[in-house]
Amino acid sequence: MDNSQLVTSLYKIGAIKFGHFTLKSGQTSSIYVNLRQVISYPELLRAIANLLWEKIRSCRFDSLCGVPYTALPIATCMSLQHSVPMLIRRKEKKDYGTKQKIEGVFKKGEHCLIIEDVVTSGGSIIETAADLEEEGIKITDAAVLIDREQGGKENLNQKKYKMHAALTLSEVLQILSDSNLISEAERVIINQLTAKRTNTGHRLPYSARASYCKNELTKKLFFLMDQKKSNLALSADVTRGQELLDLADQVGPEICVLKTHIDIIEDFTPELTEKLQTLAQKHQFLIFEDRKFADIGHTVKLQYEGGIYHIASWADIINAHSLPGLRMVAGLAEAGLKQKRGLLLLAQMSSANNLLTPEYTEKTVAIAKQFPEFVMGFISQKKLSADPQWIYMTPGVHLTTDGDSLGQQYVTPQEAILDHGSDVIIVGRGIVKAMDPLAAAKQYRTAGWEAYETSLKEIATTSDVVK
Ligand code: 5BU
Repeated sequence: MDNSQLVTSLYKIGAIKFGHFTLKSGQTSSIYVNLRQVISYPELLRAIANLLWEKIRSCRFDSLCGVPYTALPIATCMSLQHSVPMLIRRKEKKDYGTKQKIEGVFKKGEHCLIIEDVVTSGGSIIETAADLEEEGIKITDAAVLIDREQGGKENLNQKKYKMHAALTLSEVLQILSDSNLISEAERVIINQLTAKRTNTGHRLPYSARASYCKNELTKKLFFLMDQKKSNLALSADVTRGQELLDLADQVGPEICVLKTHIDIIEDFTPELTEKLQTLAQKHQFLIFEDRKFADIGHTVKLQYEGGIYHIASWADIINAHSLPGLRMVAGLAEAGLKQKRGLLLLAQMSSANNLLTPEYTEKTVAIAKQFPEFVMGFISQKKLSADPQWIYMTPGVHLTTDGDSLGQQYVTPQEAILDHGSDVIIVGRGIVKAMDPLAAAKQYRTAGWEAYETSLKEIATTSDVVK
């Protein structure tokens, strides 16, 4: 049985379904993969075992360990067909008898191959590997039937485990779409999912994106966002130093980035940026000076390092218009790289009738590619490339989308993150001018984070527990 026959067989027995599924978390998903019923179809189980065996032929292992429950019969089938011993990892430790976590006979130093049915983040494989390694067993590879392409491979790579997947979710969708089995309604669902994936690429979790970043600060920011569960940047557009510090201290726990316009502060002293750095340490956020550099390389370097603001000495992140071209970025990089800073290029703006055309946006992305060590990503209204190393920060975000009298145009957090594939929402007046800025920041943070979590869930499996 080849991949295509397997996928269509899985569809026929109802192991892959399309529709509207509500998950335990309250989110919804339009595909549901349930491989548990495969045990009722021995031919199919054998086909899965054979496909996985083909994938791991060149790996070195002395035993197999299936992740309970769905992968247990698959591992058993491989074990029987190829006479390879099996190990089983208990999910809970027995509170009587041997208290062993790992059942089966093994020697320290022997290699075990982990088998899993569907991989999302790779968490179950990592947990299984940890228990096996605790017993002195070596883990280097895992065989997987379907990779949901949501960061599992990257997370496993970080732990030095190699994942061998028989199928990706994209392949499953393609095979079904090419078949004549599906209904019109199902075709619509598949097309929508595929379009979403090609427009903005499928979404990887922030922490998985970190492994693609060549700029160290982006890596740090992705981890920070995951740990803090925040994709909110506060645009702290106030005009007095103390006001800025009070706001940063109050809202600091809710945000991943604090954006400043240091040149609108009326009473600026260098002490202000020192205190801001202390608050950034205290609350774990990065400082982004929204300076929008736009001059020749030599001048922007002087503006970045010198003057009265010494921006390079305190701002983790800066931004620049790409208008002056490549060498301007080189000028900023000369000053910024030695301090481990990062640059966001302005690829799109939120203001009405701005002059940043699609061609300009495309050329901006091309400039970024020349400086991956310094450029973190873009200020944009949406995700611009399938390359996971770039971060996208979107200004012009408000819960009510009325805009202002000077050309600002707003989108909601859901539109920015979910529909446009952006990573960070930048909110100014929505928080700063609220009656209670902290309460407003919490509201934006929740909206932004929930939109991100929803964007990760495009397919449900049994582990999501469908209502
Ligand atoms: P608001 O109060 O949320 O509208 O503030 C938006 C902030 O983002 C403000 O500091 C602008 O200078 C900044 N901004 C923007 O609004 N639109 C853009 O395209 C860019 C920056 Br670039």
